[in-house]
Amino acid sequence: MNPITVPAEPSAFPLIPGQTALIVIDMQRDFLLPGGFGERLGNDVGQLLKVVPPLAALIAAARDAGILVIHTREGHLPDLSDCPPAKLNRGAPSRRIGDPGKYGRILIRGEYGHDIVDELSPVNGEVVIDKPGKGAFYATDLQDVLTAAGVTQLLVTGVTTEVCVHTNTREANDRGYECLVVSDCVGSYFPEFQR
Ligand code: C5J
Repeated sequence: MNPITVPAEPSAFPLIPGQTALIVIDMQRDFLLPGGFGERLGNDVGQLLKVVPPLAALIAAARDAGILVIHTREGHLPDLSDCPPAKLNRGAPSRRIGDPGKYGRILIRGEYGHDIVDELSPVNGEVVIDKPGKGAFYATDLQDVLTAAGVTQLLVTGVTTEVCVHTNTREANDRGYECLVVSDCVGSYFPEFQR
């Protein structure tokens, strides 16, 4: 399939439709919803919520174009056996992974808050990668999924820009994927980091 030239910085991106996946990182209620984990840490969730409309439009366009859509969720097993102490022990008491929160235990698989916001729900068997880390390649089968689908390029979206989006883009680059970060479809709690 002929590449489509997408305007991008620092140079145009030659998008090959049959080899591209849209990856939607961690658009989870715990990070986005008022009263959830992200806000309880003192963050402005409005900065993330403004990503939802453009990202919903991009996901819809990708589905229409037959582009593989892959969602990720950051979270842990209920017994926290997959959460290293270095991660668990960060954060103020009662605002740690596994603690009770407004939307269930914070960042625990199966809890309401761990799942993706309603507006961006996966459809029709779309791949959802549950990851214990910031990067989606660590301790997951993402690489196998991409290889099986013949994917060589990733459109990278989701939250947060300077943490999981950044980590995933670097991880993917190191593995040889061409990455295009869609600037209005990624979000940070901090405008200066987003800039
Ligand atoms: C964080 C993420 N910030 N998805 N997760 O802990 O960026």
